[in-house]
This record gives sequence, structure tokens and C-alpha cells, in this order.
Amino acid sequence: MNARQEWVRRIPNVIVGVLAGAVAAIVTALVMALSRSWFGIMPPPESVPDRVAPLLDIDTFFSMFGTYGGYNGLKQFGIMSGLRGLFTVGIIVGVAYALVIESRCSRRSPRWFLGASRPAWIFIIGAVLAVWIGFVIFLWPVLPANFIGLPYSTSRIVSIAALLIWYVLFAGTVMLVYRTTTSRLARSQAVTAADASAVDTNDTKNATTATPASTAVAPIARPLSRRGLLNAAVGAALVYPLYELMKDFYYDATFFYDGTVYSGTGIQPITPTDEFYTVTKNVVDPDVDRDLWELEVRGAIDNDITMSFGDLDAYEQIDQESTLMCISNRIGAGLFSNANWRGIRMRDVLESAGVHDDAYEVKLSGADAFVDTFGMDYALDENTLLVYQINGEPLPRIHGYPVRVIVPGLYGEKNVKWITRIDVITEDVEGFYEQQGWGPDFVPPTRSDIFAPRTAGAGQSAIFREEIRAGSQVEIRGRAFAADRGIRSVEVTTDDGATWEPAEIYYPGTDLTWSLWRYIWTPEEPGEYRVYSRAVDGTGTPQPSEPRGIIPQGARGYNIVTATVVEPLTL
Ligand SMILES: Nc1nc2c(c(=O)[nH]1)N[C@H]1C(S)=C(S)[C@@H](COP(=O)(O)O)O[C@H]1N2
Ligand SMILES: [Mo]
Repeated sequence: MNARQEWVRRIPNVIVGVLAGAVAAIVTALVMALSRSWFGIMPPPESVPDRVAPLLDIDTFFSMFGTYGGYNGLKQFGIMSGLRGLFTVGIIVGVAYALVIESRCSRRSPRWFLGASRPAWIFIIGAVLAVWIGFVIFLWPVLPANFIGLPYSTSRIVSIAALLIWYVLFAGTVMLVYRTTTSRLARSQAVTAADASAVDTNDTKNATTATPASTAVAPIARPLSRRGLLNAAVGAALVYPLYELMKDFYYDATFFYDGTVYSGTGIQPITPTDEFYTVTKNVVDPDVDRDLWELEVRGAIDNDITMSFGDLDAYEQIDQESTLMCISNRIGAGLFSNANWRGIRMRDVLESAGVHDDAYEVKLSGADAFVDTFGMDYALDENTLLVYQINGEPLPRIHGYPVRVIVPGLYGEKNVKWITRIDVITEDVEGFYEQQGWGPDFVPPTRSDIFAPRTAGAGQSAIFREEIRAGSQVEIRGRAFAADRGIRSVEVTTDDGATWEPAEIYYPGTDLTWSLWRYIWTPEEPGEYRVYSRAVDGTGTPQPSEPRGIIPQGARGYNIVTATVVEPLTL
């Protein structure tokens, strides 16, 4: 046979390779989905995008929001790319396997288990090891993820073992499907047929000299045989449970609540728990089993600590009201809430562990392998807590059940949810968002905004949605926030900064919370007015007036609301 015929003869084998790769990808995806669902193990279609996300710079990250429809669209794109990747790689490996097992040297070597030659076994074992080791190295930082809350160090081992099991399962399925779809019984007839047809070609030399031994071992691939169709049917049938599991994940996904804001005219001093703003990097948030959960404290300390949920009782219980705000909260927007938290001081835990003098910062990890860091000054601050209650109830799942960090002086991302590990470290490590280029300063500047009467828009170009009648009394209300510095006073201007009047602070809160304020305005004349506020923090520093966007250190500037005042009603 000449080279072209040789290739043509292999087409059925390649088709069976595609079939084997596709069926193996379905089987693997199904087992991955079950592992995720039952054991909380993060499979590659989820972990690869999660690993890549912090490597993107902020501008790319935000332009992808634009392309894919926000953070949630980007998350869906990530998962779908992961699944496409699994199927693409699956089919490539299936075809490569078919080509290797059908190669000349493979046909000459003896067959081992599953009808595969030595080269085929070397290929498949090599591929599994290469992919496994490659993924372990690449995914290393996210391997401690475990969405049912297995302890941090156990989780990494579980993830590594799961990767191996998934890839072995994949390879085994490729071999099995290939083996059962290529017929060995028909081999001798096939060889006769092949030899007979070869005589018709110019390649008579090959046809006459070919020994049965060198061609006879070529199995005949039969994609359309009963077994081929059976394999295809099994693969197709498994799509249904896979689809059902994916549907469950979809309805459990963060798409429905990620980015929830607390805003509008009904803002209360304490945010009701179910209205608390939410931000998460995850597609499906952890659902931690409190009985499995442990907090590991490791690193530059005298005594390692591993505590269960019950061990939290051993420390002084602290009730603290404090406000949490995301770094991407635009001026006048609602990624911003205030609550009563109950927990223990991080300082008390660290002191019982005995922190070394060379400790530089704490690296905090969540069950979702989210990582963030802050300096020892914050870690040892009396206001930095490990909390397990919000507003008198256990933390809801989406806010970090069973235990999260609350660090009032810093932006929301530092408040790690579902915390499972504290490493006291001696050099600087960047957190999930910091790697994208956020920061390096994570201290919120003092800000104030207006939420009533009803507004539209944010920042420096907001408007009151309703017309105001000249001569009527308008109650303007807003919030003011200065991280852990407190609010001393708020002033309001209704004439674009020409004059400022003091606002009444009707909810002062504490140094760690927002303050709510009001100002009664009676516009005398119709026209357009620019209304805004300025706060002074507890140290006496006024809020910065120079506007700044959220990237990379959070927004600042006035929340300028344009009011349209119309003629009074005359009867
Ligand atoms: N483990 C973990 N912690 C996390 C996050 C996360 O994705 N995973 N997101 C952070 C961000 S960006 C913010 S703004 C806050 C939001 O907390 P909340 O959803 O309880 O309001 O959690 C932070 N902690
Ligand atoms: Mo955030």
C-alpha cells in the first residue's frame, strides 16, 4: 500500500478515535460533575478559569465584562470554555490514540491488556502522567479549594488524587471504547481483503512482499457496527444525567445574586441580612459542612492551631457593628452594607499561636481557594474578627458560612468568606484581585452619597428622578463612610459648592460604620440645581473632592445629583 492508501485505510480508526475521545469526555465530565456535587472537588472546567482570572489585568478583566455580559457572563463563558476544552482535548487524545495504536511499530508489537500494544500503553500512560502533572503544577494555588469545606491541607491532596482518577478514567474509557469498536475476529479476512485490493494498485511490490505478520495485526475499526453504535448510544445516554447535573449547578449558581446591591430610598442603618450586598468570584459558591470545617493556622508561629467550629467558644465572643464595601463600589452605588457581626478576634487566635517577630502579613484562604492578605497591624487590630453570625443569625451561605473575616479598615475583598486557613507569612503575597493590579492601597477614602429622593445614575452625573416643586420641602438623605475612621460631620450644597450647610446625622453608627444623614431643602426658584454632600472623617480630614474611578484603588469624589425644580402647583 502507498502512503495515501495507508491513510485512507485508517479513516475508520480515526473515526473510532473521535468516538472514543467523545465518549470518554462525556464519562469524565459526568464523574467530575458528581465529584463536584458530592465531594465539593473543583474540576478543571471550573478550576482553570478560576486560576486564570487573577492573571488577567484589570482592564482586560473589565473589557471581558463588556464582551461577555458582566461578571456573570464572564463566569458562564469561563465554564463553557472549560467544557469545550475538555471535549476538544478528549477528541484529540482519542484520535492520537487511534493513530498510535495503528502505527506500523505498534502493529508489530505484542498486545497487552485491553488489546493495546506496548506503544499504545506508553502513549496513554505518558499522556495521563503529563496531563496530571501539568495540571497539578498549573492549578497548585487553587487545589486547596473544596466546596463542602474539607480542611485546607486535606483538600489539596483530595484535589490531586481526583485529577489522577479523572484522567485515568478518561484514558480507560478511550481504550475500552476503542477496543470494543475495533474487531479482532475479522482480522484475517480483513487482511486477505486488503492484500487482494493492494494487487490492483501499482504498489505491487509491497503487496507481494507484505508478510501476514506485519499487516495482520491491524484491527478493523467498525464505527457503524453494533458495538460502535452501542458505544455511541451509551455516550449519548450519559449526556442526560450530565445535563441534569449542569442544570442543578446552574440554578445553584451565583448568577442570580452576585452583584446584589443595597441601595434605594429605603436604606436602613442596619442592612437586613437578605438584602446585604454580595460579591463573589465563584460560579457556584461553597456550601460548607460545618462539621467538616476546620480553621488551620500555620506559618511563622510557635504552635500550629487547627480549630473546629466548636473551638470558637474558647475565645472571647465579640459583637461588632461594621460596614463592608467592595472596592468596585462606584460613588453613589450600593456594593455597600452595614451589619452586626458576632465572632472572635483574629488577634486572640494569633496570640495563642505565638506570632514570630519576622511575621509580615497574614495570608487568608477560603474554601473556594480565594486568597487575600493584609499586614500584621490589621491582623492584630482589635476590630479584625473571625465572625460566624450576622444580625443575630448564622452567616448565610453566600456571606461565608460558617466563618468569615471582618476587617473594618479595608475594602470588602480582604474580608475573606468561608475561611479555612490563616498563614502567617514573612514576605508579601498578592491576593486574588491584587494580582490583577488592584491596590496597592486597600483603605477606602472617605465618601458620602445621596440616596433620597430617588436618584438615577452614580458618581458625578446623577439626577433626582422626580421633579421637585419650588417652595416644597425636600428631605435629602444620604450615607457617609470612612472605613474605620468614623464620620464627624456632613455638609450639603445645593448651589454647586458656592455655599455649604450642615446636614443632620440621624444615624451616627460607630467609627467602623457608615453614618446616615439628612438635610431639609426648600428650593425657592425653578431651575436646575447641583446638589451634593461632603463628609469629614473622625480624624478631621474632609473627603477628597477630586473624582477618581474604581480602578485600581476604589472610587472617590462627590456624588453630584442634579435636581430639576419646577413651578409650584397653582390652583
Ligand atoms: N472566599 C471568598 N471571599 C471573598 C470573596 C470571594 O470571592 N471568595 N469576595 C470578596 C469580595 S470582592 C467582597 S466585596 C466581599 C463581599 O462580601 P459579601 O458578599 O458578604 O457582601 O467578600 C470578599 N470575600
Ligand atoms: Mo469586592
